Amino acid sequence: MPCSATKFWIALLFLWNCVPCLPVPAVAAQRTNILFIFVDDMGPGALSCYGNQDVGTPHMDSLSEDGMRFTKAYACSQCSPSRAAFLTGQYGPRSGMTKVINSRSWPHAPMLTPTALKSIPPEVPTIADVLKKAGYVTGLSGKWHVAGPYDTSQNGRQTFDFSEYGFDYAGRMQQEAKSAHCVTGITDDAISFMKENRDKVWFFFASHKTTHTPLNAPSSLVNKHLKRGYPRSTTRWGDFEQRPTADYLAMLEHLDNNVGRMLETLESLGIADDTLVLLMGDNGTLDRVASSTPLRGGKGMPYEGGVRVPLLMRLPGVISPGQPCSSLAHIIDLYPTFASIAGASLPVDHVIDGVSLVSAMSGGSLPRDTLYWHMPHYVPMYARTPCSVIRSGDWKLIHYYGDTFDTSGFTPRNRKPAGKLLVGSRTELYNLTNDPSENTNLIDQHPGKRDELFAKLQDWLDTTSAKLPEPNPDVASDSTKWLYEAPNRLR
Ligand SMILES: [Ca+2]
Repeated sequence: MPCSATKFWIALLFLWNCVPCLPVPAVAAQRTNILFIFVDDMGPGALSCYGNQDVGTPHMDSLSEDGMRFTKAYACSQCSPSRAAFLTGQYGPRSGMTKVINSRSWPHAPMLTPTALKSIPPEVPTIADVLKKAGYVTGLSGKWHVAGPYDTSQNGRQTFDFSEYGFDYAGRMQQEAKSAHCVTGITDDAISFMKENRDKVWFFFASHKTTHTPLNAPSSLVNKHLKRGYPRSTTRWGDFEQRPTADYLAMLEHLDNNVGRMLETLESLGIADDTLVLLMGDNGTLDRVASSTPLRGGKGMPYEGGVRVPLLMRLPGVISPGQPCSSLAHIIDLYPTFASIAGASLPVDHVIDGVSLVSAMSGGSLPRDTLYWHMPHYVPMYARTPCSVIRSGDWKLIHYYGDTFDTSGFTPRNRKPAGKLLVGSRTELYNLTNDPSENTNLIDQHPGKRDELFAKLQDWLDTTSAKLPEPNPDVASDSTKWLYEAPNRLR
């Protein structure tokens, strides 16, 4: 793309970003494909471009070298809420998707938790609907987890219609269907899709199931890392004492090799310069699989280790190579960002909570410095009790509604409570610039900041009609007994 044309296009994107309802000229929609590589349970520490010293991730790192690496990017703390946030552009309270589909409930816990939707209603316009209306061919392969079955590969059956969610095409993931999380199969689907639609404008959602447990990677790669001195995992579910294992590092390398295959395909088809490639994690790394140090905690938690994720973008001609970006970004932003890139009109009667990242991609700032999370459900194995969170500028406030877990001295074990339950509400305040590990609760030292953030959080909960947890009239007489009840199927 000639330099003058690039500047003209950037200027138009800036203008579009300032006026969200104004579509950009069709020239952008005609030229820019979108490849979204979404990775399960991958916090920023998994990538060498974010500091991983245990394994190289050169193909994923190349997106940072050739594009932009976000240092303050966020998702939700678990799978379904993050996927819903991406597909709808909305925070959980607004979409109704605050809970992992098919996850347990605890009817005798101290707090009675609200109900959550088990699927995105088909009438809700997803980002795929928006792009399809703008002339894009839309496809996906991999983990879905916002309706019906867990993914499209279970027994080779697909029990609901992805076209209801705006997708023209759903991959079959036939290769490696029962091994290594189908990384090769998902990649094969993406490559076939790109080749088939090379002369069209397209959007592909490559939704990887790796690096979620069970730990599962090609044996040749596991052996490679065993020879490097890393231990073989004795459990498929991760063990705090063994991390990082050869199995986990092999999962990362297998993923990275397949990201490389997708990038090579774009080059060979001659469309790399016309394609936005965006790679992101859906939540933080599971802490019994790998440490998120210096971030606190891991998947499922409201701390940075649970919600901070890697975000890499490459779009030649728009993003200058090798740029870090410290703007706050959230997965809800991908919806308006992709719409902006496509020149698509945003749907009426559908509130978008995210902001377009296009101005940040071009080196500018974003018109926002505050993010929110609402996690009104229990996840004892991740030491999480119902809470809501606000990050505003350097500060972060976490409000636990009725109880918390004390995790000191606890080693996370699969499907076991990860701490000692302490009954009573609790509010925590951290300065993330001075204390990125969230070690020092400043709630008593900064009452002004506490009140300011608490009021903003309350306003947001009201605005989004968030369903709040309430004291449970049917609480177990022993306040911790509920943790050890047999699994129920209440959802
Ligand atoms: Ca996940």
